[in-house]
Amino acid sequence: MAFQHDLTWSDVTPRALFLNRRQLMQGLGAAALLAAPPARAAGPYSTDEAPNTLEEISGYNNYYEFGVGKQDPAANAGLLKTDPWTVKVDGMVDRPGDYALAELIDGLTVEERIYRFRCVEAWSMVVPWQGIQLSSLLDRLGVRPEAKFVAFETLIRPEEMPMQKTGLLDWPYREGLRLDEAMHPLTLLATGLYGQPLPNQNGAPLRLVVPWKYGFKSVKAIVRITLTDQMPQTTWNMIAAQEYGFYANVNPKVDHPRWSQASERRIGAGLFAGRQDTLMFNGYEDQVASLYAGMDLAVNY
Ligand SMILES: Nc1nc2c(c(=O)[nH]1)N[C@H]1C(S)=C(S)[C@@H](COP(=O)(O)O)O[C@H]1N2
Ligand SMILES: [Mo]
Repeated sequence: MAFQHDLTWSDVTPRALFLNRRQLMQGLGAAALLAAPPARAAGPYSTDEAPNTLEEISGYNNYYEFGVGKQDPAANAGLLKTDPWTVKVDGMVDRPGDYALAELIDGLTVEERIYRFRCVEAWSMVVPWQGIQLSSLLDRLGVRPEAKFVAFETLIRPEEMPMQKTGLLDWPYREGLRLDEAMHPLTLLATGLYGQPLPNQNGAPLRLVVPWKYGFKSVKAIVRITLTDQMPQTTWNMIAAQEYGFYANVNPKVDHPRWSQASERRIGAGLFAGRQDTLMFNGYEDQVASLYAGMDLAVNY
């Protein structure tokens, strides 16, 4: 339909700048705010919330291969060589193989999706991603009927990912989705953000984005995609199963054992902005709740 379309980052970036709360607090943004164009109706997949700035999105990260501090990925991820890049596709799939990245995604539509992003640590951002729907790739690869899950692995390259020389995590970083979650149209394989290639610290050249789940499901620097009939082992679940479940759906009613998940801190909102309520399935309840019909979400956390 011509009158309803997804917002793109370029539609909302001026608004995001106008709405930058630090500018507003400094009294610089009020005139621009009044002059801002009316918000366009968001398409089914993009939020009309103001995106975080590129500096925020690429300056405050979790990427344990490069350190445990939020600034460590920005400082260290430049070490990673992302070209050439090969992705192994294996398991219950018609067209397995070792694909060069360009070949893997050649011809698939790159879409712009502005998604809320909620870390299990209770901070959040809004990110204007570019990427392909994972379903379009899986359709092309040919998922065999017996496959029930998709597993993902991050690159192992200790010379470029310094923390892989330590036993901090059981490398490689691993994640997985149930096949219906992987096929959901919201599930993205991101290749860029803000209209430019992904910064290394955000998971270049290819990372998963599952906006209704806690951020740790969104595995970075993917080099292997496996179709399987077994629920995959996943990194944080292997470390502390009672704290990090396989599903990891954002849920304000199911607290982490050590902190509440009822509210979150929006990165960049400023020192004086209050916390905001966390939304069921991170605000994607209408789209995804049916995937979990009949499941006890306190048990399947
Ligand atoms: N390979 C890998 N992927 C990862 C992580 C990681 O440490 N290693 N951290 C996860 C966590 S906990 C979060 S919150 C997000 C952070 O993504 P961002 O830095 O782009 O915001 O990446 C996820 N993907
Ligand atoms: Mo996270």
